[in-house]
Amino acid sequence: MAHSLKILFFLFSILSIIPLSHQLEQHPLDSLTPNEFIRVQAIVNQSHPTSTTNLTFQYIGLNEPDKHAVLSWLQNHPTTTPPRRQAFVVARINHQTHELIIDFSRDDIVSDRIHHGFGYPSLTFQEEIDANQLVFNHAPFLAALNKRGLKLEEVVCGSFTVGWFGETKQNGRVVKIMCYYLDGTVNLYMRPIEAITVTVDLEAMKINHFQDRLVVPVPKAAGTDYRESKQKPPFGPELKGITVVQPDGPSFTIDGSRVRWANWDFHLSFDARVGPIVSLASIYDTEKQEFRRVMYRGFVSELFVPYMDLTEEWYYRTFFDAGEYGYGLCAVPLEPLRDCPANAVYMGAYVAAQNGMPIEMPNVFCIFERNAGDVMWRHTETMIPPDLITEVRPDMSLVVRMVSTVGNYDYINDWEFKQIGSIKVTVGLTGLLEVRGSKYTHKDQIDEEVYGTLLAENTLGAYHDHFITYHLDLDVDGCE
Ligand SMILES: [Cu+2]
Repeated sequence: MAHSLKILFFLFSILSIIPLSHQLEQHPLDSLTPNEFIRVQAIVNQSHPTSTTNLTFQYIGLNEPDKHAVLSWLQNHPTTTPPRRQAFVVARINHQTHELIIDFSRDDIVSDRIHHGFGYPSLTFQEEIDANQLVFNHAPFLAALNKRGLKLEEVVCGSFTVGWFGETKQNGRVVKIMCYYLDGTVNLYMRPIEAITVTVDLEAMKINHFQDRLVVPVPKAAGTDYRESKQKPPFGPELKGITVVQPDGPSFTIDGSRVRWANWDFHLSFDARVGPIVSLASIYDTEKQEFRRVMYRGFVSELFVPYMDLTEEWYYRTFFDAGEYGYGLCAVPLEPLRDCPANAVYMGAYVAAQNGMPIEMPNVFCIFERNAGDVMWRHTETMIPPDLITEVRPDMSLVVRMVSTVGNYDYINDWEFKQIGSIKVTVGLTGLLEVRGSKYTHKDQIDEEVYGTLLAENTLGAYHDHFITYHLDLDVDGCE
């Protein structure tokens, strides 16, 4: 939901660039390569020289080729040429939103459309960082901290998108900056500095509105730090370790972006906006002795998170975690043995920085076989004495996982392929709550609508929803 300065830690190093010729044969649905990001940057920069224009890349990704072109290429592969490889770019050029298509075979921009309607491109990490930084030099903000007796060095801020409420006049590309207080905890989200509204015009990168409405106590730090090292007894009973061992190695193969496991075959790619994309999933039918198509393309298309709080500093919180912050952009490196089991294999991906250069995101996916100890199918036959026939098929599956941390919130995104032929999608919702600071210390004091539940002293858990929508282009046994 909200983004903090902590995103700095998720900015990954730029990797050395691998020459295209050394790569495996490219699939038309493969994510853009680092070299392709660089070519996009060069082509757009050349057409809009940065010396005379104000140019930022808000999004660079694959311009998805036509489905029929992909399917016909697959059918006639390798005798036909693959569909044209193109990039789709959303750039701010001289304060206008351009949607560009770059064709790699022509090394040129083949479409350049200026977006005039409502809606703005997703934020870049850089502009969030720049916007958050502005408050620290804004005298009214410093005075507001002073009034509350807060130390500047313990304050961290995040950029919040402002939603759209039917206004007919464009408000410009703005974010509101919300700040939090550390001072004894790393759980900044439990310590909001309420009732201060700082609005930043991202184009001018200036604060254009400031309001300090009232003083609300900052919830206390005690008991909020979630780090294991900071926990105090009593602890629950300790468990003995469990590990998954596959002495003969995994049963899946990864060939570029193509993953094969059991009777499944699919293509996996990554996008800054939507995260993992599973394409061309098909399953081998042992009786028909052929692959049967199941899904052409599937991904999380949006995560909409509206808050039901009408107060001045909260009403606008209607976040589009994919479209505004980037579900893929906010993906974090997976922690081996904790985020994924011991038998997992990891894959990296690339996104574009604001200047268009590729940024490597290591360990963005993990792929592993799951044996959860469940039964896929079983039967015990007792009706044919003296025989006792017992047949059990253990449930094995293949999981593709990504974790996206959008500010305070962590989404655990799984695509699970099962031997019975089903694909199971799950999103685990975890992380930290976005709470509202309050004057109340006990629920009996509350005599008004507070749009939430008092969770602790001065801490309201704000009512909100997470709507997760999927794009699922299912092609069960074909398109017809
Ligand atoms: Cu939530």
